Amino acid sequence: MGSGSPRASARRPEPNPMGSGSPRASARRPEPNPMGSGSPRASARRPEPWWSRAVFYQVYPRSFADSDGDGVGDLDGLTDRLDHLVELGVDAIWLNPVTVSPMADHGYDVADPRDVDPLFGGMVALERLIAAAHQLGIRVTMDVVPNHTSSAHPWFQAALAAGPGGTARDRYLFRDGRGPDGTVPPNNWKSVFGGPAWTRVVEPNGKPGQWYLHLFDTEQPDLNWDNPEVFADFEKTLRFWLERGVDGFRIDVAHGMAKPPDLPDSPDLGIAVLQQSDDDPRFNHPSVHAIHRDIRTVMDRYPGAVSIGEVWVQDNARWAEYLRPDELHLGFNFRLARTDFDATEIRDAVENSLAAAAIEAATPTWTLANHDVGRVVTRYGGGEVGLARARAMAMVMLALPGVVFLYNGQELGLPDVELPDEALQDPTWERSGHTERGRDGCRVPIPWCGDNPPFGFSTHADTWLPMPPEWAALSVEEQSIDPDSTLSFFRHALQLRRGRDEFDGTDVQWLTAPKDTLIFRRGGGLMCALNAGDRPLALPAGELLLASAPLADHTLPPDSAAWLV
Ligand code: ISL
Repeated sequence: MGSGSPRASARRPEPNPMGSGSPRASARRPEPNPMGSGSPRASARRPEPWWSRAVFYQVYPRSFADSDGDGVGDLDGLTDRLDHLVELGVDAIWLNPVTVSPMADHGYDVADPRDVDPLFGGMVALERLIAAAHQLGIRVTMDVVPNHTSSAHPWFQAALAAGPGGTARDRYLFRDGRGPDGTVPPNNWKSVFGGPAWTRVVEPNGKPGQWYLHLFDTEQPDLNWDNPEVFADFEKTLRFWLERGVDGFRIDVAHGMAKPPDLPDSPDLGIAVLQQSDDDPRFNHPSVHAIHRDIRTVMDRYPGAVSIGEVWVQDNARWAEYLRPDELHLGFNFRLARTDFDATEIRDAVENSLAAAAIEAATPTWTLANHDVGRVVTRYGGGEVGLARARAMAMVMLALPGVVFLYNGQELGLPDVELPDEALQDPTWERSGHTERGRDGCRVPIPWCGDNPPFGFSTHADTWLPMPPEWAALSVEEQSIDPDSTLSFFRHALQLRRGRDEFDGTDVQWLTAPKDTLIFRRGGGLMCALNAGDRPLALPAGELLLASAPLADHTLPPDSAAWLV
């Protein structure tokens, strides 16, 4: 087992004198809001972990910036563009998988969890990124994928070669088929990407043989977490990255891993492709919590390192179990990402998310978009209205206590792209028999500059997903010079959130508000108003800090939000 010693402190950004270790106070960061009372936060506050109110910026590395001209983004491309993140004012990066992978699911099929894929620039590129980001006071967290490996992983290749019954197969979930010739899968589970969750292998003797479980693509066999070798190897992976200065992990399918004994058939829950439900036996088996306790034991050896679980569990009490003091530090809460632009539903989602976190005195988290659920502008109707609503909801999210996740391109107001069939790459498209287009539309590369695709993303015209010509107006360069752009708006919003004491406190108090609107107040004094109706909303008295759309006479137009103090 690795050395187990906490990482060299020289690798980490210096903790700030207030004890939070946050780069917020670092001289390397942009100055807090020049608009007036942007005083540093009260020094009397008790020390908090650096992530307790962080803004995480999710980088989908294929799509961020391409440094070597192959049409696919990479780590040096990201390092070259870190100034964008500094100007935006984020605290940390969440990097989607960059480890060695055949890329059947764009990196979520991991063939070597302790090396970086050459497509992304190899290990040296990650080391350069970590050093450069830390220099700028930005932390780096990365995806780890414990539920499954790639079918190209040496363990799986060994399992295939070994044939039934050997220890090599026991690292995965191999079973004999049902029916006289074993032609029927061991149970009726479906893959999240569509089609059966089982694939039958050809045995070393050339005959059809056992089946293996894969909750996702055929090329993503599920690991057997009852086998102690699996955790031992995962521990090695966690330590490997922590020793190299990574500041924490986003744990993929953190509610997966543990499976019910005997893998019973599932009732027909009518669950759609890319969806899950709380009754679903594929996920959230209670024995998963023992795994999280083991993971936490490793994390606790590296003070400041954070674990963030992807927990698709709807029930508050069951979701909160993952945030017990000896399990995850943070859990994604996806309620806002699943909520329409409706004041009542938004308030319910916020109250529910706060209540869920409160069960374990955990830090609330907020997500509107990611590489799976699609972009906000499109979800809220697209076009001008979709963009206006996306900006408004960003203000709601950024006004709430806790941790915020932004998905790259959200700060530019990018919509989902309607891609032609031949461009689609998400395994969901094939596995669903071309009934579900999958998630490619929200993964199109970022436009940086210039008038034509690839807009500075790459020097190669043929980017891995095509970029729409009309994105010229949405590029970082174009938006940087426009004070009314969505990018300028996000920069300003994050600066205020970072610099103003009014964002302090953990409570949210709802004020009386007309139908189809909501107004809440934070302990520090911030008021956030959202108008999801079709008539102007008269704002409460107070000084306006920011609005997502121009105001007339202190009234908030439909599809917009405002911050007041
Ligand atoms: O997409 C979803 C909800 O909209 C989920 O069902 C999602 O597919 C699932 O929660 C797991 O997602 C994660 O693991 C997958 C990978 O394809 C996703 O990109 C990742 O976020 C398999 O590793």
